[in-house]
Amino acid sequence: SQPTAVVTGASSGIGEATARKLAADGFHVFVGARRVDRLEKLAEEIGGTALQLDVTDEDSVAAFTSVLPTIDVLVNNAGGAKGLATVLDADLEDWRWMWETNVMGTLRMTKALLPKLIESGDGIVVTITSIAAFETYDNGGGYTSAKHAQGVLHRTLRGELLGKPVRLTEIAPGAVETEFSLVRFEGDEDKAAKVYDGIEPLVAADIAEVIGFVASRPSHVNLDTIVIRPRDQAPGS
Ligand code: NJP
Repeated sequence: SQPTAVVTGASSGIGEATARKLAADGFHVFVGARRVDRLEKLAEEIGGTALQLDVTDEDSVAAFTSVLPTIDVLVNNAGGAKGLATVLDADLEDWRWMWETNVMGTLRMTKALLPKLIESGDGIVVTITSIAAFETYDNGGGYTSAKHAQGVLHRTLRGELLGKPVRLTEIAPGAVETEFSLVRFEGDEDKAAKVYDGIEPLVAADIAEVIGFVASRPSHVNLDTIVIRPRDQAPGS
């Protein structure tokens, strides 16, 4: 039967490109995000299923996961950054948003779907963290701490799932040109564009290609952690 995948945050950027790649590779893809109009268009194009999903809302996660069949691949991609400030000037609402979306969102989705991934007999959890899961930078404490925590959550599963038929891959991107910077700077296009000064950023398909590769390895092969950054991106930026 046709393999199945769930991609969270599939209404733009890396999630959308990943849904397209996995569908092209033969998966039936269940795409989730809050902007359901975009999802419906995408699902029609790729022959998948659009389902509204807010990973920060337990009821929404329960409704989303309750209608799914056995799942072979879960891509925990929904996430992002908001604001840029020192700890001294931290906006607690921005921090809460980053932790709820990146960390608790990944926890809710993974916890809810692990039984369906185990049931598959060869499940794969791909979690999109960031190079920020391995570095710190000034004014970036909210995002880097959330991405570190999301990474630790994902890596914890390696031990807990030993002996179970689930593979675990963490993908840690550097700068990728998506709506990420627009969200971070709350629609300020000038600020968002400056992020890519002096470097040629990755595009979403660069990440999606690698996820397609991960999902097509034979079942005894686990790709643990893959860091993908633009050639010219400096560490800590
Ligand atoms: O960003 P963007 P990316 N519930 O803004 C969704 C990481 N990353 O593709 O709900 C459900 O185009 C949102 O959908 P919607 C980054 O941290 C990126 O770059 O409709 N979904 C949208 O589809 C993130 O984990 C860069 O608004 C929610 C998607 O998330 C992942 O890559 C660098 C949601 C975000 O798409 C994808 O981000 C890096 C919710 N509550 C890591 N909230 C980079 N681009 O440079 C948001 O190191 N979404």
